[in-house]
Amino acid sequence: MTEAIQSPAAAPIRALDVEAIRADFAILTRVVRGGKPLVYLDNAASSQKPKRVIDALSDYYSRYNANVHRGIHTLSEEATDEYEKARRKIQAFINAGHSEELIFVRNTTEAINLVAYSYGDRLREGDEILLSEMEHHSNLVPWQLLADRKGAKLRFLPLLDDGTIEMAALPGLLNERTKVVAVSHMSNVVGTINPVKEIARQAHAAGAVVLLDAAQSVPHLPVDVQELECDFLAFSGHKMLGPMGIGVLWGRRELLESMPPFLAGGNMIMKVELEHATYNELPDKFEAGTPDAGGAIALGVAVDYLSEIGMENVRLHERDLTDYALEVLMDEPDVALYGPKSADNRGGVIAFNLGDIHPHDLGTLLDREGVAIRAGHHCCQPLMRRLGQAATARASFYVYNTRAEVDQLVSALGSARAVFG
Ligand code: C6P
Repeated sequence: MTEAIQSPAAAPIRALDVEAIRADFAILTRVVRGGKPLVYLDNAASSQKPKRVIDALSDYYSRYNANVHRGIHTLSEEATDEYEKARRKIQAFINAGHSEELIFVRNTTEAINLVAYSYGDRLREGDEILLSEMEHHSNLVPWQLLADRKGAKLRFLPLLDDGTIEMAALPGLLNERTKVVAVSHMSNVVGTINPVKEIARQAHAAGAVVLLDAAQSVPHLPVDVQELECDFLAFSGHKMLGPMGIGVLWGRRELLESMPPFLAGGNMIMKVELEHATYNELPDKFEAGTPDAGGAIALGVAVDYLSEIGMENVRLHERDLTDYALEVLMDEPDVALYGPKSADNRGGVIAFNLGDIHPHDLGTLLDREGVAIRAGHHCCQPLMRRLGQAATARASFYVYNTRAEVDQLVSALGSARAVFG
């Protein structure tokens, strides 16, 4: 299990062939309400899936569906081989040192809960956990539960008005009591790409471990866990062209080995007596019960797809769309934009409001024009408070989106304005 595997050769830097990519996503040819062609700009919530990923799921269930790590028959061996192959593909994708450092979970939320529960077991009263004001509830509430359980204290990196972390505050928030620093790599609301390598450097100097909520970064940016020098990384398959119900926790081997199990049951044990049990090696220690083998295998195919495009190219494409969208939306006097003003430190996520139209009404009106966006608090209520908003609309991009779709968003805003007169 410990073999290091080669990262896929980096794809050359090039503009994406978006038309060819779109041909892989049948759903993008759908006509939605009002007979309008779909403009899918809700990728931060969940991405669409290419045919290859859907076929991989179907292939698993139609050709070699069986439980993994349990059977000695052909189907179970094939399923186990493909499941472990998927783990190694994802290992290479994030440049992890060892395949057993990758734990299959359901999603980012479960990955963070695992760390908060299991690593958090060692925290004591008075210890501190440092988060930021932009965190998704999934990287906030698990730490609140831990703090309550242990009598630990939560502290928060403040945000500047442009939606970036106030880095000058970091040294003053770290001390010998800080045990965990958990921050998002990229915000799902303001799109900020945080300077996580510098955060990790300072956190380590203070003796804390660093968890990155990478739900929005792994799908959209090249992510190299060794380069970032983090300790834990959490992400979800469904936001990166993979199926729902499968996600990944990566953790440094020595940390994972030192942590107690999270969920208990089948597969995670070595030997069980009536009164006690010993636990399996990594990664099985953290994979209790039957996993979503088909989902993991299909996520491996999603990773192949993204690797073939090249994550540098994904980032460049989304950077272009983001810069373009910021430029055209800034020209609309009644549009309020939140977050960094340029795509240099911002991913393809744009939170905005239009005049005083409630974002939910706006979402409904845009839907009538075929434009799918998200509206609400985006599971970031404290961040909404920091922005002084109850809710926002949000457009978010992926590999199959085009500048023409940004234009369609802007034109749909015009239709919404007309309704509100
Ligand atoms: N954000 C959004 O529309 P799950 O639900 O576990 O796959 O991902 C949770 C999560 C954690 N962190 C960040 C930064 C996220 O963006 C998300 C998911 C979606 O913004 C659904 S709320």
